[in-house]
Amino acid sequence: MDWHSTACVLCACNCGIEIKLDGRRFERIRGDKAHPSSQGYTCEKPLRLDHYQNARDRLTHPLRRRPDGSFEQIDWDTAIREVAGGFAGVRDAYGGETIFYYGGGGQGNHLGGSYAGAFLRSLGARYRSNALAQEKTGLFWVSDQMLGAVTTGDLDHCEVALFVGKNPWQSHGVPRARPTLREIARDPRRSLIVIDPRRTETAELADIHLAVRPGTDAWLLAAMVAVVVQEDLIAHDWLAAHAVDVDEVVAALRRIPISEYAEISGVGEELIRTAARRIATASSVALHEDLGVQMSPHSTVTSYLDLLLVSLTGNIGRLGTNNPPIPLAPLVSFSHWGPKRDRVSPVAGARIISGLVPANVIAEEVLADHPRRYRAMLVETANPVHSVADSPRMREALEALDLLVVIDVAMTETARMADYVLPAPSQFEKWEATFFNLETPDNYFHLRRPVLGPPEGSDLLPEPEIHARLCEALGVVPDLTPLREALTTGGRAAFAAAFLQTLTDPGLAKIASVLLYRTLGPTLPHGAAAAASLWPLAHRLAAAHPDAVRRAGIEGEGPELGERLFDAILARPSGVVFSRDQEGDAMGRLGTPDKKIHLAIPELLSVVGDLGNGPATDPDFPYVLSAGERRAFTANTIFRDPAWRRRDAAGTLRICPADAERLGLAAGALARVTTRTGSVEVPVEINDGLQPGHVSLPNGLGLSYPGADGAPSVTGAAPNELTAAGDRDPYAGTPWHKHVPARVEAVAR
Ligand SMILES: Nc1nc2c(c(=O)[nH]1)N[C@H]1C(S)=C(S)[C@@H](COP(=O)(O)OP(=O)(O)OC[C@H]3O[C@@H](n4cnc5c(=O)[nH]c(N)nc54)[C@H](O)[C@@H]3O)O[C@H]1N2
Ligand SMILES: Nc1nc2c(c(=O)[nH]1)N[C@H]1C(S)=C(S)[C@@H](COP(=O)(O)OP(=O)(O)OC[C@H]3O[C@@H](n4cnc5c(=O)[nH]c(N)nc54)[C@H](O)[C@@H]3O)O[C@H]1N2
Ligand code: SF4
Ligand SMILES: [Mo]
Repeated sequence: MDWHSTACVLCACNCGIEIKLDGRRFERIRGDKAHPSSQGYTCEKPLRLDHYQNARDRLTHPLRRRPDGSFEQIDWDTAIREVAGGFAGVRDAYGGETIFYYGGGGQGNHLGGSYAGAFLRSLGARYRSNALAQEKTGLFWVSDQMLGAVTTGDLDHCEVALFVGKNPWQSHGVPRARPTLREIARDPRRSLIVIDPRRTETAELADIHLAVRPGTDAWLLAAMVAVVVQEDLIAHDWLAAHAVDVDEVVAALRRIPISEYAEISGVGEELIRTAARRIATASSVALHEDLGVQMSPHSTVTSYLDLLLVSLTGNIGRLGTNNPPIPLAPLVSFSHWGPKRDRVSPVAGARIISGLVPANVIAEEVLADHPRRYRAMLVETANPVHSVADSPRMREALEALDLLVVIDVAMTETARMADYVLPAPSQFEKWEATFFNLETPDNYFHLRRPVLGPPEGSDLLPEPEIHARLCEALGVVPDLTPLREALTTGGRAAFAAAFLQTLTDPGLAKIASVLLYRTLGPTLPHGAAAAASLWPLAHRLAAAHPDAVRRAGIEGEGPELGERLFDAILARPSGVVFSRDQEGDAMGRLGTPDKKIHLAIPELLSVVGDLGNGPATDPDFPYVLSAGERRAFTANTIFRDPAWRRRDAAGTLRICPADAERLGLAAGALARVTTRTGSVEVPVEINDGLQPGHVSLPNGLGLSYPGADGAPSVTGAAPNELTAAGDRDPYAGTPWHKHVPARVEAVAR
C-alpha cells in the first residue's frame, strides 16, 4: 500500500506512475506497469514532480486584490459570492457574451473543465479559448473538411513513421516514445522519416531526415505530394473506393514545379523523391505533425498537405495508418458537415474552430473600442500572460478587464493580475483525469485517485466544487431532492430516467454536470464525486460503439454496458482500455456524410499552387527564432521552481557554430535576442544541429519564483515577450511561435 497509482501530468501521454510518500514529499516515483498505455515506461521528467507538488508558490487560500495591487486572504463564502456576483454584474451590464473563458485543462487535468461549462452557460458566456487554439486548430479545420474527424498515426503497427515538425524523443506526445522510435529505427523493414530544420534526437535516429529550411514546409510537402502524383504513385483503387475529388486534386498537383519548390525548401530534390517514394510504396504510414509546422507560416496549408500525402497514398483508416480514434469524451468538435454554423469572434471576426477563439486575437478583442468586446475573464489551469503571443499586450488587455478571476494551484504571472485568485488542490490531492484519449486501435482512460490530502492549514477547493458553488450562488441550481430520491429508491436506472427528464428543461440542461456532481457524485465509491461527469460519457460511448467497448473486455448489453464501463473506470486505479478498434471499421467513423475522404479544399489547393518564393524575410531581423522548443528539462509552466531542471538551468539560446563565431559568441556567453516585440538576454549553447540563421529558445522559462528568502526572481527568457499577436495563420489564427524574425548580438561584458 506504500505505492500510490497516479499519472504524470507533464505531457499529453499521462504515463502511469506510482508514488511513494515520505510525509508530504514524493520520496520515490516509478513507472506503473499496470497502466495499459505506458506499461511502466516514463521519461526522466516525472521523477522531479515533487517540485510541482511541494512548490513554494503554491496557493493556500482564496485571494482578493486590494486597490494597491496586493492580495488579501478571504474565505470561500466571500470568494464565491463576490466572484459569482461580479460575473453576474458584467452580464447584466454588457451581456453574458462579454465573459470570456480561457483554459480548462492542462497536460494532466481536464476533470475540472468538464464542470466549468455549467457556470459559463448559466451566465450566457459564448466565447472561449485554450492552448489548442495555439497549436491544433488549423489541423482540426482541415481534418473537419476532409474527414469530419481527427486521426492519430498508429506507430505500433506502421511500416513508415513520418514526423513533421515534431521531436517526440523530447516532447513525447506518443506512448512510450523512446522505445517506439528505437524499435522503428532498428527494424530494417520499417523506416523513420523526420521533417525538421534541426538535427534533433529524433532526426538522429531517422532513416531519412529532411532538414527543411525553417518555415518552408509547405513547399517541401507540396513537392512530396507532387512527386506522388507526377510519378503516378497514388493508391488508385483505394482512392476510388474511399475518396472524392481525386481528379481535381491530381490536376492541381500535376502543375507543382517540384524542382523549384525543392530549391526553396532547402532539401535536395532526389532526397524528396526518395522520401515520397518510400511513403507511397509502404504498406502503411503513420503521420504525426506538431508544433514545428503548426506554429510556422503556412501552417494550415501544411496540415492540408500532410493529410493529402497520407490520403493519396491510402494511409487512412487501416492498421498502422492514421485512424479516427473512438474517444470517451470528444476533445474536438466538428461543424463543417453538421448544420452550418461558421462562427467568428465578435470583434476581430476570427474563425472559431472546435469552439475556440484564436488565442492570438484575445488581446485585440479586449482592447478594441467595440460594444461586444470582452469585459471579464475566467482563467482556469492556464497562464496566458506567459503562454499567449505578445505578453506585454496580453498584460495590457487583462489590466483593461472589469473582472479577472484565476483558478490555479500557484501564484502565476496571470494570477498576479487577477481580482480574485481561487486556489485548487494539486493534481495529486484530488481526483483527476484527462481527455487526451486519442489512441488507436486500443484507447485508454485513466481516472486518477488522490495520492495525498491538501496541505495542513490550507483552504482549497477542487474545481468541480468551485463550479458547483458558483452555479449555486447564481441561483440556477434547483431543489435536487427528486433526483436524489430517484437514485436512492430506484438505483442508477431510475436515476437515469429522472435525469433525462430533468434535461428537457433547457436551463437545467446547461448545468447537467453540476447536477450530476451534486446527486450522483456523493454516492460514488472512494469519494469519487468529481467523476460524476464521466457517467453520461460512458453511456454515450457504450451506446455508440458497443462492440468496440465489448472487445475491450467490458461486458453487457444496452444501458448495462454503459454502467459496467463507468464502474470499470471507477474501479481501476491504473486506467482502463475502454475501446478496441477492429480492422475495417475505421472509415465508418469518418464524419463526412458519405464516409469518404473529401480531398479538395479549393481555397487551400489554390494556395498550394501559388506559394511564392519563400517566407518573408526582414534584413533588420535576419534570424529565424523558434521561441519555445521542447527540451529534456522543459514542461510548459507546470514546474515553476527552476531547481527542477537538472541541466541547462538558465535555458540557453541554441545557435550553430558558424553563426556563433560570426557574432563573436563563445559557449555560455550572453546574447541579446531582439524581435519587433521585445528583447531578452540569454546564455548561448553552440549546437551543430541547427542550421545557419536558425536559433531556438526553450519553452516554459522566464517564470518568477520565490527564493528561499521569499524574494521572487525570474529564471531565463519568457518566449512570448518576443512574439507578436499579428504573426498568425490566415485561416486558423494559430501563432508563428517557431518562426519569429529576430536579431542576435553578443552582449558586451
Ligand atoms: N520535454 C517537454 N515535452 C513536452 C512539453 C514540454 O514543455 N517539454 N510540452 C508538451 C506540449 S504542450 C506540446 S504541444 C508538445 C509539442 O511537441 P513538439 O511539437 O515536438 O515540440 P517543439 O520542440 O515545440 O517543436 C518540434 C520541432 O519543431 C521544429 N521546427 C522549428 N521550426 C520548424 C519548421 O519550420 N519546420 C519544421 N518541420 N519543424 C520546425 C523544432 O526544431 C522542433 O524540433 O510537447 C509536449 N511535450
Ligand atoms: N512562444 C511560445 N508560446 C507557447 C508555446 C510555444 O511553443 N512557444 N507552446 C504553446 C502550447 S503548445 C501550450 S500547450 C501552452 C501551454 O500554456 P498554458 O496553456 O498556459 O498551460 P501550462 O503552461 O501548461 O500551465 C498550466 C497552468 O495550470 C496550473 N495548474 C497545475 N495544476 C493545476 C490544477 O490542478 N488546477 C488548476 N486550476 N491549475 C493547475 C499551473 O500552475 C499553470 O499555471 O503554451 C503555448 N505557448
Ligand atoms: S512521456 Fe510525458 S507523461 Fe510520460 S513521463 Fe514523460 S513527461 Fe510524463
Ligand atoms: Mo501544447
